Amino acid sequence: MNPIGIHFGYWTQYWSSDPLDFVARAKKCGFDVLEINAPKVTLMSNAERDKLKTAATEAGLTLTYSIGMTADMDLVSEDQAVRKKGIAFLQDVSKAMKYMGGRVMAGINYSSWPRKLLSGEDKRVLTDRAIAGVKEAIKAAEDNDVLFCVEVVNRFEQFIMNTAEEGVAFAERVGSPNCKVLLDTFHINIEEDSFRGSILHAGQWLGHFHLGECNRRPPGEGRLPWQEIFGALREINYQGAVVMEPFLLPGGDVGRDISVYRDLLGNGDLDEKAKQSVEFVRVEQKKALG
Ligand SMILES: [Mn+2]
Repeated sequence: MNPIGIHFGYWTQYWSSDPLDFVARAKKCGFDVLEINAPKVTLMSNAERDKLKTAATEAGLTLTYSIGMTADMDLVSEDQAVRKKGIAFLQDVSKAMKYMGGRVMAGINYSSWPRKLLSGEDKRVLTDRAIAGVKEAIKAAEDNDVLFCVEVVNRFEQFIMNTAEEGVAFAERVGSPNCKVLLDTFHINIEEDSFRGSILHAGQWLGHFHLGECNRRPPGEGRLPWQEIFGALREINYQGAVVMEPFLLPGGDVGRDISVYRDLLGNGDLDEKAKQSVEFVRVEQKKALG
């Protein structure tokens, strides 16, 4: 069965939080994978990286690396200096991941996030720029054995790719064995005609997978068709991780960027909810095996 993970942002309101703070909690809740902030790791000293790597290994956790690029390094910018900064950043991420023994890079690694298509901008022109930038950046991913997974997100967060079809078309144009597609059920629910259809369309292009309920509560606390989703992952023989991204806490830059405008936790306990969600996902996975 696919290893189950969680995005560290579940536990914090700040993207800059130290990933080390979440290793023990992820293990305690029963996860196999912890998705951490890639930019944070690129800024760490090797001593800090060693500490994190050791903690994760001892906890039996695989780390995956999430990115939400900022506007000052947007690969679709008209400004060449900004695009260059983005490419250099992504190459640094691949190098830092190699040091960590990391394999999966996830998120918005082809433009900035959140980012609307502004008036006067042409999606085709900006997509061409994104592809040119990724083609350059992905060389470091190839050299460092990193899977460069481009995340398909909903229209309110990005415009380059909102469907699996657009994600696969993008990856095809990048044309690297290290370029894969990342689908996320929260976004699929908003954009796609069918959960199964979108997952089947991604097929062998699928390199990583995010689990999100319609309400961004932990899986099991919403109304997504988990049997259809896990059944489709099985149909395409997806072997990667399934990483949940629940967000319950308003405030901070996490609350701002995820658009959490009310307290979704209430009297609940974050660790208890995460633990229950892992159990829920395991049961659903087993059921889908038939
Ligand atoms: Mn996601």
